[in-house]
Amino acid sequence: MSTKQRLILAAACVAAMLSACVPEPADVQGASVERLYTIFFIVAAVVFALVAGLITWSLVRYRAKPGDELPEQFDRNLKLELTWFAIPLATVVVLFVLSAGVLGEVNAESPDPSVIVNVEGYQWGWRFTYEGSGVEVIGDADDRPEIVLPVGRPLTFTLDSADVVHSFWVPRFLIKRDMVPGQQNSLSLTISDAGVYRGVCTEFCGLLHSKMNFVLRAVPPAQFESWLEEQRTIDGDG
Ligand SMILES: [Cu+2]
Repeated sequence: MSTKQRLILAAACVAAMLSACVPEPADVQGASVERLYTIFFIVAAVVFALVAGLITWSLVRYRAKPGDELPEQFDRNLKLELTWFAIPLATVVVLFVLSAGVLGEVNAESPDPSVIVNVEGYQWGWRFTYEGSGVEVIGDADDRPEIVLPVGRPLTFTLDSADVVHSFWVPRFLIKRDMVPGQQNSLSLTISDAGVYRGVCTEFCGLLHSKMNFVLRAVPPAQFESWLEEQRTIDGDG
């Protein structure tokens, strides 16, 4: 393999690795998930470099040469054994504590959400009801629903299903939650970036599962209020 070919292979490997990274989070909770992911990635990279490096070093350094005698043999080294027990244990404990913290943050219910949206999934569509205003957005595989929500405000989605298990996921939020018939789940989050995001059902739920999508438009609060007012009028007229 030529040097050029090696460089291309190395670049392809780096590109493949980077493409596996998480998408840029659009919510506060997702940012914590991304931070945790980055810490795990760095720790894993350090462990890999250390293990691969030590193996390579010992292979090269202690390679037998013709005429070498067998080195002194021993079967116990308490200090060394305690060290390679303690380092991984400490690493796992630190990662566990960090993960538990982020899990708590992701699962925390907002005590005073600015907007509550009741989400009902069905084969194969969505019904979004804005609590308090009665505004409803419904859509299915043929007519994708589009909801609007404010950025920077605590939001709560209550999640339910009319038939089978579905799952509520906006990939850019980096968090998702199942929608189980007969059991109300909820998901609280705060959107940090305005934008138009794709939402999907992420639990296989039958023939048109792949078309069970929605659009979430995150806008400044004032714009959200006027949208809600507009919808209320349309609903009232209709
Ligand atoms: Cu579904």
